Amino acid sequence: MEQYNGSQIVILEGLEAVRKRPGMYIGSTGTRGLHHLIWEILDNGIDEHLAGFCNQIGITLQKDGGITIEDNGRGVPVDLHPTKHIPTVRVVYTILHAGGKFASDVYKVSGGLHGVGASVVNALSSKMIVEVKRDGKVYRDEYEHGGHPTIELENGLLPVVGTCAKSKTGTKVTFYPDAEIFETVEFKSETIKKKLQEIAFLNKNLKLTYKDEKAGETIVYQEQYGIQSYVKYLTRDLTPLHDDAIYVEGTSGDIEVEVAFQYTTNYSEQINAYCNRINVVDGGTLVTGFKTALTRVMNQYARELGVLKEKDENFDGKDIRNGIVAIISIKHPDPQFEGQTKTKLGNSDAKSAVDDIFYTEVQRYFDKNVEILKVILENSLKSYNARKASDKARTAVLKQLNDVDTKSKLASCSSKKPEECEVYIVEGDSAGGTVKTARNRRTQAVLPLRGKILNVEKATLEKILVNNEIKSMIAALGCGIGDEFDISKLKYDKIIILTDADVDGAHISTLLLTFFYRFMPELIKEGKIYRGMPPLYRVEYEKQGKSRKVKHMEYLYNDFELEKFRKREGNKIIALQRYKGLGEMDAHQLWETTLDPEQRQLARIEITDTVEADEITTTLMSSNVPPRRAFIMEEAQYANLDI
Ligand code: 28F
Repeated sequence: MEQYNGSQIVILEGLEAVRKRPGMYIGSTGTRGLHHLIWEILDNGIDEHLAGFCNQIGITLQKDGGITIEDNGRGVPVDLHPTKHIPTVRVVYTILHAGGKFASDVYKVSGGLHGVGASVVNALSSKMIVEVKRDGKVYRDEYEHGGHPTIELENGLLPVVGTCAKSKTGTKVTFYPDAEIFETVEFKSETIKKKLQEIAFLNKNLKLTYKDEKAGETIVYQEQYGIQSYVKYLTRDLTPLHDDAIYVEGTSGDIEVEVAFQYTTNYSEQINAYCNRINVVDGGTLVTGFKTALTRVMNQYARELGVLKEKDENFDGKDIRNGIVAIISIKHPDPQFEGQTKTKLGNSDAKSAVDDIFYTEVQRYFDKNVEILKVILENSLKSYNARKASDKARTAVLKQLNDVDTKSKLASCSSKKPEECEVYIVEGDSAGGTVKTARNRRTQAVLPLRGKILNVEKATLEKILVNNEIKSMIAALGCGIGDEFDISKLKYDKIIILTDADVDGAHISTLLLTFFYRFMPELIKEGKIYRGMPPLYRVEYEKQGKSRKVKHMEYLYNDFELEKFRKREGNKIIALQRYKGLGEMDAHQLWETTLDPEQRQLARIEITDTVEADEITTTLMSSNVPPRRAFIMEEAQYANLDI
């Protein structure tokens, strides 16, 4: 056939490359990729709208599985292409990256998959029909099996297939996604409707007519108020602080700026930004410009209206954005999309354009709508006061922590070198007393804890921070908690939890571990926390020496050791003492069994798996009593609690 000249072969090789690796061009061959074909063609119509030549786009799902997208723009040119020697329209639909205007500087787009071109859609379709209305004539080109033209050209031009009024112009594209390429070729009407609604919000007055020939459904999407309606749509299930969404617009040089926003009772902020109708998910300069101007203008009003007094500090940007839902939409002739996913705007002129226009225009609005301004300022003041109150509470707690330091029962050690110091956290005042007597005063500090400490899993942060036992512990360690935590300030190399070897003792140490796990997890990760292991039994027994029987003594740390001992020397036992608590040991015994670094046994607390640890603490601390008890009993038998 005549059209298969040299250049035609090159064209088909290009389209063949797309068919070989469709993922490279449209992301995937699943539902997402399938719908990407629609967005690609739709984008071309929207670009024609942005250029100011089209105000209607139709999208029709055909009964036979095809989809038709049609606009009333200028119509793709049908003249002979100067270098390719085929009609321009065929260049657009068969040459990879040929969409001249798409490759130009005007429509540089983000996200990587935009604007790959109509030829990619053709390459991945079993059939495509393009109809162009221009100059009172109707032209038609057709392609099959991934872009092979089936219409014979006449002197390099498309045949005229009909006539129409000269005023009627536009482009109509119908395509059938290739079932050999896609996992499914069924379009999802909900996905398409959602997209059309968003396009309608972002393109004020553009009329989008959706038709589903199978379902017999027609929907018209057209938004007279554009992003202002978008904001109202986003706040539809929230409680707004004022009825209308505020809308401002303006132009700075060749940058067009539109902003719409409304305040709600929510405590969060939602700001969606678009550049050239493309969602810049990671924001960038246009968002910075908006935030800067909003903060400046609201602080200015707060002073003028006396919402902030002379002695008050300025509102924080966060106070002012508390509860806001906003859409920023700009048109920029040369957008620079940055970041890994190209979803952040980098142009610095976009910042100053949004800042200038918003600052000026929003004042024009507020000067006429002072009641709304006051509602918003009151809302900022609430957030400001709450912030100040929580700052105060935090300082008070921190101050209390310092106060407690002097009152605390901590018996510190004389050395101030953290690397050689250790602190024993001991259950009960009486055991604490014995440890104080028995310890090495130079390197061993003792902090007795009275009774059970708070169950941090169930208590609120405020309750936790006023609990005396917790406070003295935080003060003693010196490294702070939560956000303020700083391990370099830790005063001890080892933190040793010492409780009785019974169920209550196990419970207390679990509560302590929960506290560390929740508020100072680094201490566990860094292996700073240990469990001291006092013996459970003391046995005296006789052994046959050279000439006579000799008395011996041994400490046993659990029932398993006792059983082993009984098997070995059972008949030689003279006395067996079971320690019910640390208090039953004298200072000397305590030193040699539990404190002396040369003889004692310590179990390092480790987190082997954070998820598992989370589950364990939750099980332990739940109010569900039977399983908790079971865990503590079991845990009490083993020396090493591997949480
Ligand atoms: C259904 C999807 O694709 N609409 C389009 C136009 C209009 C022009 C155009 C498109 C010219 C040089 C390529 C017309 N007149 N709807 C659409 N409408 N493409 S796509 O031009 C394509 C470029 O290389 C158009 C004057 N200039 C541009």
